Amino acid sequence: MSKTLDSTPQADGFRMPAEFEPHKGCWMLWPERGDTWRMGAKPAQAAFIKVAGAISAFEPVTVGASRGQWENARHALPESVRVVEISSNDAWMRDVGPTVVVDNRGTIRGVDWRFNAWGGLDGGLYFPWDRDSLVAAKVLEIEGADRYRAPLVMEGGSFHADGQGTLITTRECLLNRNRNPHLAQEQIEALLKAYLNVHKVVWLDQGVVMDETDGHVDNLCCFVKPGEVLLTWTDDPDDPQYEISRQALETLSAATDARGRPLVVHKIHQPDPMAISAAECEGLDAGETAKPRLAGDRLAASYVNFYIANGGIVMPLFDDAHDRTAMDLLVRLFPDRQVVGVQSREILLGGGNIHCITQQIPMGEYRSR
Ligand code: KQY
Repeated sequence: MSKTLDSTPQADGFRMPAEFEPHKGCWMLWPERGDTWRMGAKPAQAAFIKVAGAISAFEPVTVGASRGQWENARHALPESVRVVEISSNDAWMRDVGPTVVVDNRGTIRGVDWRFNAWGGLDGGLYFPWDRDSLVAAKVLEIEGADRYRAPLVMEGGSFHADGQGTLITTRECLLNRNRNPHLAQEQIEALLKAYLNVHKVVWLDQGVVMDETDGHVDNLCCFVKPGEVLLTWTDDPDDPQYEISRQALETLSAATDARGRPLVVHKIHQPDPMAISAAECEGLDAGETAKPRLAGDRLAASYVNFYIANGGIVMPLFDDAHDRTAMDLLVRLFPDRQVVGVQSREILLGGGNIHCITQQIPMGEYRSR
């Protein structure tokens, strides 16, 4: 049985590895809710199948599906993918899954954040979220990993770590009054240090325009290696994303990481601004328990929302004029990995992308240092 521990990863000598460190595997959830995913979630399921299939060429993938959808998911997903029964309120494993930390002896443990569906009753995206709240514990039980229960409302997409003591996040999300209104920035930073064992937190102001997660950093900026970050960018000064990315560039360029290195910032041009269409909205189930989606609403499309697998990158494509240059840049930044693109508009329509629907389980590796 997976034990729940009273201590912290920092106190116990565990740290969060970077996503580019070796993985034991990847977890996802199966999409089915009709007010997030149009047409009974069939087009989204097709996109999730492509993502799971692409990642499983690099590392083992497990997909959690509900009792009602398990047979369908099992039938539809490639044989290489393991399908287990896990109930959830939606399919955002990055945010409801555990953040797995490692020690030097090869042990893995998981951090289980408090989840409130991106803001609870103050701007959150759906109600209830009781099944989501149990996903991390269930994954850790199956992985045989003990669990830290972190006293912070936040999600896995709200931070990125370099594995060497540095974390990036946004104030828009972690300081939002709908997450931890009783905690000041310094107190949140202290908890991030204790639960992820980092020593330096780089705070960016805002995430991508119209990102319904309140500005998750995983849609804006990520580490490509220690000391180097990739930032979503636009050359169009009339686009509201311009000022957000410009400010982030200023902050990142002035920052040093936990080891005192200045950060090298690579820019990746965003796809052209895109919006949800009337036809796409019509395919959604009506209801009062989820945030309504309106025709014309801008979608928070970003190439930064990719997954780093063992030997591979699985990146979103949008059938956009910038797809090719974005892919070429990732090929250049990750010379030892094969870059695979997946058309991901159907995932984007649900409010996130490939990074948001995946969660890596790092390899517990023995290190003699
Ligand atoms: O960005 C993410 N990490 C998740 C997106 C959730 C959107 C819910 N509709």
